[in-house]
Amino acid sequence: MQAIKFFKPLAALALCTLALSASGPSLAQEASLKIDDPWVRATVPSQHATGVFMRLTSATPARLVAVESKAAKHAEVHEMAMQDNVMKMRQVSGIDLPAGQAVELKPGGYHIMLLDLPGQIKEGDHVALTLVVEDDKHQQRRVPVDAVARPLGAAATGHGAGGHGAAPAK
Ligand SMILES: [Cu+2]
Repeated sequence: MQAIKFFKPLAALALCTLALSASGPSLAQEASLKIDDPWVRATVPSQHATGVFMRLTSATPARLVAVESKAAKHAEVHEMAMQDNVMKMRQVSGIDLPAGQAVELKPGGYHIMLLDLPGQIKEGDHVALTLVVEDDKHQQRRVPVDAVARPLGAAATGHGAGGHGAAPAK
């Protein structure tokens, strides 16, 4: 079964890249991003956006520059911060991942925002994401993540309290 996959153009391309990088020092860095505890906040039916959280530790200096997901129309990297005594969230161009330092994506801070959700995300659902991570030489690589949905109230700060992730009050 594996052999068949290699004939797909994409797999062939991946093999090529791998072969190229094997000659340089970058091969050891391929698996250098550690992802701990990825989770997504479950939604109510009328809710069209939610946050994804995790802890990222890169062995080498890197930067999370984009996120992709088929689970939503748009995925953005966001930051939540106090501004004039009000918690506000905004899109950021990326999140720096200093070497060996754990960076938390958590409610009330950095997070990944899924926008225009086609349907409800229920507790226990799995949401597949791809992190686009850039190293200090601007080489990008894609790292798949599987985030499990936790209940709405999980570690509740930030989203839900306001901003575009909030569900309309009933
Ligand atoms: Cu957000």
